[in-house]
Amino acid sequence: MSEKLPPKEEFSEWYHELIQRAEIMDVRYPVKGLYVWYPFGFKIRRSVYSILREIMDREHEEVYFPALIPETELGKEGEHIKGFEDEVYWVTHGGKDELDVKLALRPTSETAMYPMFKLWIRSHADLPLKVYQIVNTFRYETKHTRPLIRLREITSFKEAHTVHSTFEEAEEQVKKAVGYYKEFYERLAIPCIICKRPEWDKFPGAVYTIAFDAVMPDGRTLQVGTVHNLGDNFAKTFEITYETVNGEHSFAYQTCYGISERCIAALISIHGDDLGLVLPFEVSPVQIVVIPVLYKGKEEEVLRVCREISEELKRYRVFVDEGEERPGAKYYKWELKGAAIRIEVGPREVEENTVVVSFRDERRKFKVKRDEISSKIEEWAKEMRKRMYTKAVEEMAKRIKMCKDLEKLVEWVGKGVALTYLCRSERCGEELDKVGSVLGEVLEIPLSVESKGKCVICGEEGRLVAVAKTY
Ligand code: P5A
Repeated sequence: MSEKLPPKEEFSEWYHELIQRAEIMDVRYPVKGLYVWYPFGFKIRRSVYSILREIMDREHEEVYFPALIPETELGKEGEHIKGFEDEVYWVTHGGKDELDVKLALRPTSETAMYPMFKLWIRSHADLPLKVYQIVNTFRYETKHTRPLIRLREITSFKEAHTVHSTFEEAEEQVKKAVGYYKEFYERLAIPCIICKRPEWDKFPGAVYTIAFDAVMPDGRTLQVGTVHNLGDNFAKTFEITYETVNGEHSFAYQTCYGISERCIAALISIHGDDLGLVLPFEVSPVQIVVIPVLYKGKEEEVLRVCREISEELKRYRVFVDEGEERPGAKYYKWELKGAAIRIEVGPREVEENTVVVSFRDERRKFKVKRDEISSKIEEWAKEMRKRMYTKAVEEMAKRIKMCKDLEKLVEWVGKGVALTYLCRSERCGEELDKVGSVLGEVLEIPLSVESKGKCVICGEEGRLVAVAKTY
């Protein structure tokens, strides 16, 4: 454990070492693309997903649909199956018997849910329907697999599905979902680029797709969430109809949106530093670590004060590290694990009725009166999140460049994200997509840039788009 982490500049090595040393994922599971959550990693997952749940619970109901989908249902929607057929794991046998109908391990749950929605929805009174589930899904990914980033078993797939009576209402829902995801990523202090994906990169079966992309330290982007307007495409396939107020039968309109544990990959990658994890107070498994600095003869007093402080702060996830190691080794360990606030107590502090406080995202140490700590925590947590967000935006800005000419763009993509302008013609889009992935028209970005300019390929009027190498 004493060996140092590789520097964050060597991002790939840093990431892989960190998730193992901080005990987030065990990567030794003997199936490619499948990983094990350690207890510490699972605690991060729990607090991150409790934010997501809190947001979803405001207007969605939680459900659970089975993990196995009959081939007959999975294959119904033409576009959808075309998009997924190479990624599906199949269950073909029950014991020694070959199954009559093959069963797919869900790659996502549209085709598990929508045949049931057909049964649930009768009239306009049953609409809107808004549900979500947090489940595992399986995708036989052929691109390079990476823990939390590209998985063959996505363990923490939060998928929401909604049904509405009109296209406009579905549009409204898409906007709301984008708002929910924005709030979620803001709480994690992660800035995102929000784009409308180009036609060729939208979700199979969708009318359009809006995606959230985080910019990773190596300049590649990670798609950390998507919101899809499905129109009535799936409703037509799965015969999801409802009786209108006038007694007519009409197809329903749908949306769906999803987030996976990639949100945790982004959290780790964007905020971490050479010493290890840096986590916002809200999601850190150990929000406050209290470290006794012991001197001979004063041990009892110091420990007593540490325990009292821990008792006062017990509404938070607080831990007094009473271990045998020297304070330096404890600092190192809790820096690696991203404890948000560190409180040090030695004999002098006991005498003065103070403590030494430091925040994981800063080098600064300062003294605080003991009876003031409890009332300060919320404010410290808020400030810390703000600082982390500001820093992340600054870092992101360094990795994004406006490239109005193609040569500059070709040179920059790969090092970072290029912003440029693109007209709506398919040919120009395809041309640009050869350089890097066109993330699509930029809807929101935490930088100030002109939204219109000349198409980088043909010179006609174009809209702001982002181009990047992606994970
Ligand atoms: C939306 C939810 C869907 O599957 N159906 C229900 C829709 N969209 S999606 O874009 O295909 O996936 C949603 C998000 O999941 C993440 N993701 C992955 N994470 C880890 N490993 C994978 N193999 C993987 N595939 C997709 C992405 O963040 C994606 O936006």
